[in-house]
Amino acid sequence: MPEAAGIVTGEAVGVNRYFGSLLKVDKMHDPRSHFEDAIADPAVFLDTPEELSRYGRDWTGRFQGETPLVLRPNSTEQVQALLAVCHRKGIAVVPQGGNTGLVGGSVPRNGEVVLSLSRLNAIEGFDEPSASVTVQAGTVLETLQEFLAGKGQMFPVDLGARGSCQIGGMIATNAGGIKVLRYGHMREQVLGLEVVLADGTVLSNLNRLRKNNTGLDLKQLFIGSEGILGVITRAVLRCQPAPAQRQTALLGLERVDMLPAVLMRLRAALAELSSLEFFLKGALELVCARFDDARDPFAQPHAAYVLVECESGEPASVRFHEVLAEALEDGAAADAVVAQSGAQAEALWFLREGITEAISKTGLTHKFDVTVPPGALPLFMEGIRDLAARFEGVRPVFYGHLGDGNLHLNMVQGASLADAAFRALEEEITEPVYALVVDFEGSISAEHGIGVLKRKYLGYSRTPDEIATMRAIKALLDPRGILNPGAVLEP
Ligand code: FAD
Ligand code: 2HG
Ligand code: ZN
Repeated sequence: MPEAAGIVTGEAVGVNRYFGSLLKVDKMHDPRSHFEDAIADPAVFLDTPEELSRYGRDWTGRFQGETPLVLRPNSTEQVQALLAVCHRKGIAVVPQGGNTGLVGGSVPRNGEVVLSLSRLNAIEGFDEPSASVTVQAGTVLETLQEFLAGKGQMFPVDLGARGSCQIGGMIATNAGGIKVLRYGHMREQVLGLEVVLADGTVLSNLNRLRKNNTGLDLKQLFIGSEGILGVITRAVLRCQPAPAQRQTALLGLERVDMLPAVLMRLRAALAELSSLEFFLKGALELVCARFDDARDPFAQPHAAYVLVECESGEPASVRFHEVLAEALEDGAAADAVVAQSGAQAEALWFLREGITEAISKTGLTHKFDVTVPPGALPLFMEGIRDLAARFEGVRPVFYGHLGDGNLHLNMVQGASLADAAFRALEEEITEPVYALVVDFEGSISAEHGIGVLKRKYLGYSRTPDEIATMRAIKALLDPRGILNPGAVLEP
């Protein structure tokens, strides 16, 4: 029987029970009525076109969809009640945090309801003896950073989207960022997790213990699961003592193939190394061209640049300067500038962190976020240059997290190529890039996840048996397939 617009019929529910089609909530027919028996609070619902539009578009503008309704719970109990309704009626839901994800997993694609965690955003408490903080999923990273600074602590995962991305979204994507080489990803910071499953079951394990080997560590399943297995509502995170000192410098390298040697040298010499980032000449040119206040600090251009930062518990160490001086003396680096103040450090960081936005201001882009063994990065980038040369009007921009072998390759639209022609090249460009990643024994997603953008390429990095196991876990935890359908795993 066809579904009457906006009305849930028994048949529709019956069809959904065994992976049938999901119920479309009709935006013309009071979509909130599905949920009002479960939740009376009107602040939970947004359904006017003005309110809905920003939840339907991702940060890149590449992914855009429509939603009939945004749900904004402010407690675990509300998430539980809302998901129980979705599960019962077969209503598809896209969990959304700060909506800064770069693979299209946080926006509706087929009229799904959006479950925004933004109002579930309290910092519940800092526990000094266990050096841990308990937060709700919608806590914005920068808010947590500021809260912890007031306690002499720091949260060790940091990234350019810090002003918008949320802890729940960061856990759901296992975010990396600029300090992975010292402190690890989100996965390494999560001590405890609370998750609501598709049917409303709450798995709550807000563990603060460092040691707790009591059966399967279920939280690991949800870290990096991109909203397809459950909705993260609260977490207990590890903190680190705030560093007394940060030392920041930018090195200019004569050749791209010197990057691995610089990586090995700085990693070996600087025990307190916390960031090691890189970008090639074209990326720096783009930032300087797009932002009036960005300035190349060197007199001469260089082929590659390495941003190095140490965080230490002690006041400024002379070792940092000695190591840089040695690198200059024996030609590992051609030039170096050391930040003399916080403002100068920020200006150097902007040259790296401003690249993504500079690209957005330039044109469309096909985004890649790959890892290869760090020693192979120069050869890999050479291969990419050769490949890009086959596409007129496409310009590769190279930057990333050197310490992790993580390259953010962006194939950027040139002025000579119309939008439609550029978009049409997506597959033609993507397949050889990923084939090269496989040749180099790399991964097609280093830190941004699979989302929608990369789901059809998952097989480049995972075996058929692994993907089948992922599907089996998904079917077990979300038997009706209501959670973020079509993300990570192809429908
Ligand atoms: P969203 O974009 O809202 O969602 C991301 C995914 O997680 C979606 O699939 C969504 O369904 C799911 N999700 C969100 N919240 C929940 C929840 N509570 N429960 C279950 N599922 C949920 N990423 C890095 O790893 N390293 C970087 O250095 C980095 N730099 C960036 C710089 C810029 C300028 C930008 C725009 C992005 C950058 N990113 C980076 C990507 C992005 O910021 C991260 O992926 C971030 O972790 C996403 O968090 P979010 O709250 O915005 O999640
Ligand atoms: C970064 O490290 C982000 O700057 C974004 O992960 C990368 O936009 C990109 O391609
Ligand atoms: Zn990154």
